[in-house]
Amino acid sequence: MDIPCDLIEYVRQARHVAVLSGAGISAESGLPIFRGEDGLWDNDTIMRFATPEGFAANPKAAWEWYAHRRGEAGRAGPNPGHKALVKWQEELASCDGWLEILTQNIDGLHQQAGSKKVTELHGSGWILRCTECMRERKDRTLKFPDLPPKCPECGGIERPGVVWFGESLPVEALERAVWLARECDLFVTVGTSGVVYPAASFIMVAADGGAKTLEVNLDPTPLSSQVTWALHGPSGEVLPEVVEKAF
Ligand code: BV8
Ligand code: ZN
Repeated sequence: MDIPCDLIEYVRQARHVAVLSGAGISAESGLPIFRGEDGLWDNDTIMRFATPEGFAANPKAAWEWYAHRRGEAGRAGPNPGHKALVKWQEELASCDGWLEILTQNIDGLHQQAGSKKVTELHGSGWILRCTECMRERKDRTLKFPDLPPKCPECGGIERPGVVWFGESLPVEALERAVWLARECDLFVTVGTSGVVYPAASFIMVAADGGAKTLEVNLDPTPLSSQVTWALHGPSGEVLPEVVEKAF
């Protein structure tokens, strides 16, 4: 890919980098994205499986969808795009800088690749939360004996520890995202269609604060015309090339 020299120069000297990732960064790990022709979402899916009302109406059906996605994510591994962010983070840490990740993904692949400081804006598919006593637990079962899973404490139905449409993002995640957007010199979006809010708003907070912005995405998005640089290609190829050329 033809990567602009001024971008490489800027990456080389930026000391504070915030990255917002979406489903596209996990596409080359074999995980499906949400939108587009073979995407996971259609309006019906969103309403049935990714809203509190849909879950309450049929927890078993919603869980069959999440259990299937957990199975895929559990069998997937980080790809070169995830690993390039680990290298970039290590480069910055070695010179008193920082790179932090805000992810919309619930697959845990950034952490599995070795990224530190990952904020999961939309929660985690590996957390179960009891709908009765609110107890949370980490769980990596890939094949549930029975759905929906039940709380070991009170027997209540457990839900995925994710943020559904119409639910607020965790306060600490929102606060971290705003802090990163305000403090970074470079805000990078990777593999996101930029249509879900408030996640898609942070890049504009960064730009308003004087940061330069980079989009790495397979296709153009509503953000493409607003960023400083837009690189359209697979993140598993583009990110390693940017990091390789800069450091
Ligand atoms: C909230 C659950 C408020 C976990 C998800 C303005 C402000 C606030 C809210 C709203 C607002 N406008 C509208 C809203 C409501 C809503 C919203 O944004 N709706 C949209 C659809 C218009 N937002 C909310 O409801 C949020 N809640 O703000 O609450 C509130 C306040 C007070 C009180 C009550 C409520 C909650 C949003 C979170 C919803 N949960 N997921 C799960 O099941 O996974 S969102 C879902 O979309 C996923 O988390 C996903 O990550 C996210 C975003 O999708 P992307 O990651 O971008 O994936 P997508 O497929 O779209 O794009 C992938 C891209 O990758 C593509 O562009 C493709 O080209 C590219 N790609 C493909 N292959 C590659 C690649 N790129 C690089 N390399 C490749 N190889
Ligand atoms: Zn319980």
